[in-house]
Amino acid sequence: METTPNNRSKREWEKLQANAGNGLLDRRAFLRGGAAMAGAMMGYTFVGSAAAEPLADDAWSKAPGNIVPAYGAPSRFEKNVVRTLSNPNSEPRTSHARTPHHLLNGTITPNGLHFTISHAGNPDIDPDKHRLVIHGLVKRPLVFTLDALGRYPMVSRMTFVECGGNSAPFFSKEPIQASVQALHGLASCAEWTGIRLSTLLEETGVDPKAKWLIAEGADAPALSRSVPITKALDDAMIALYQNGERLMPGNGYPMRLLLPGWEGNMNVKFLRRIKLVEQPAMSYYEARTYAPILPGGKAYQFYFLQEVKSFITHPSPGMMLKEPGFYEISGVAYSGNGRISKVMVSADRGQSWAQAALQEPVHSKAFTRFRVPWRWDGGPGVLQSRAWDEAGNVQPTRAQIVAARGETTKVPPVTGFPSQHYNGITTWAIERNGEVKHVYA
Ligand SMILES: Nc1nc2c(c(=O)[nH]1)N[C@H]1C(S)=C(S)[C@@H](COP(=O)(O)O)O[C@H]1N2
Ligand SMILES: [Mo]
Repeated sequence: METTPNNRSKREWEKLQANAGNGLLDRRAFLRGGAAMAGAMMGYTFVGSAAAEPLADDAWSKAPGNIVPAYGAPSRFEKNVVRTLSNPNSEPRTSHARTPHHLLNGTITPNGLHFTISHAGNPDIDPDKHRLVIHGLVKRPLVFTLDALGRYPMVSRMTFVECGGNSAPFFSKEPIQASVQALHGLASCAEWTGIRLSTLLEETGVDPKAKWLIAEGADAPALSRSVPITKALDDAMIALYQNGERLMPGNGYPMRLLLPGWEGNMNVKFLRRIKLVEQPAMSYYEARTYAPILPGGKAYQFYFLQEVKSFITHPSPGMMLKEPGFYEISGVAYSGNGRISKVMVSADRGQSWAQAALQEPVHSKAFTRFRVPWRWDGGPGVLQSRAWDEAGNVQPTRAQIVAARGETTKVPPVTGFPSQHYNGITTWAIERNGEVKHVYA
């Protein structure tokens, strides 16, 4: 059991695969090591050596199972896999529901777990009564029903949506002890299907004077945001489907503006109006919430991109490593600028780095799952991930972000304080007892 096929000792073999300090292994170690690597894993017993008879018949193996429902729901044993709610009693204020990244894997966020921010609850929209109007600086103003939209050619794409205020706790002077769900839960990724906005603008025609559009929702705040016409003609979409089914009520049913890679707030849900104009509207959200003051006194306004970012989901705070041995470090990386090109992982507070494997296919402006094998020796460890995108951007350190944008002693997000667009490195400390803690490097 202690030797590999080429007769090296397990420890020697591990050393051969070492890629960076404190036990990080080569991302191809599983492919190269095969059975030897598996033999070094913890957590299973061998048939024959185990005391219990393998494959004893439990009750579910002896009788017919439950009814097969018309619409499926997860196993009753998965009840803890839920979003966390900031406004469970629906008081008159913003409701946040955060994605449990630590309980998911892969790159797609299931619809029931996609994060939601609704500033006045989710409207109960009758799709037959809903209309989308495109007017302003167009040649032919048009009104679309959902049925009419359904007859246009559709496209599907993977993309993430991330609130500009996601990860706001990282602007706090002291690291806030919370789960990855609490810290980074306002970002999710889905396959969206709908009609390119450019297709509809071909129908209406665009007056050359039009430089912006104002998108408006049908919910009570009539949330509106100004969007440059260049984005509208690039990859903007009127999304009708989310992971194959109609949009969830919390994600914009029956239609939303999808601006791949751009600030969540601009992805107007319950979309009812697109008005082409010459100047931005200076609407509430672009003039107030998404215009925090920079250390130099200027407003940080009209920045649209969600820039290159990554964080480790496994392991993450709240988890316990039960014993030393092999673990897979994994997480998500994404960039509003395009594809992720590289993710590096460190287990020694950034002194040395190992390249992580990227799960194929790597989609532009979408979650990319990265993985790297790690042998935890039981000592302290400090885990970090750092992502690069195909446009050559690299994820900044927290110190770099704080130098440019400031930090706060209040608990972010606080209007007027830095709280927007944190894409710096996240650091998890592994303590000797196996606990995972949030720290600053
Ligand atoms: N009409 C409308 N659009 C909206 C919102 C809203 O409350 N009403 N919330 C915005 C905010 S702040 C964000 S971050 C994203 C979140 O999208 P999601 O709820 O589908 O995840 O939607 C944006 N679009
Ligand atoms: Mo947001």
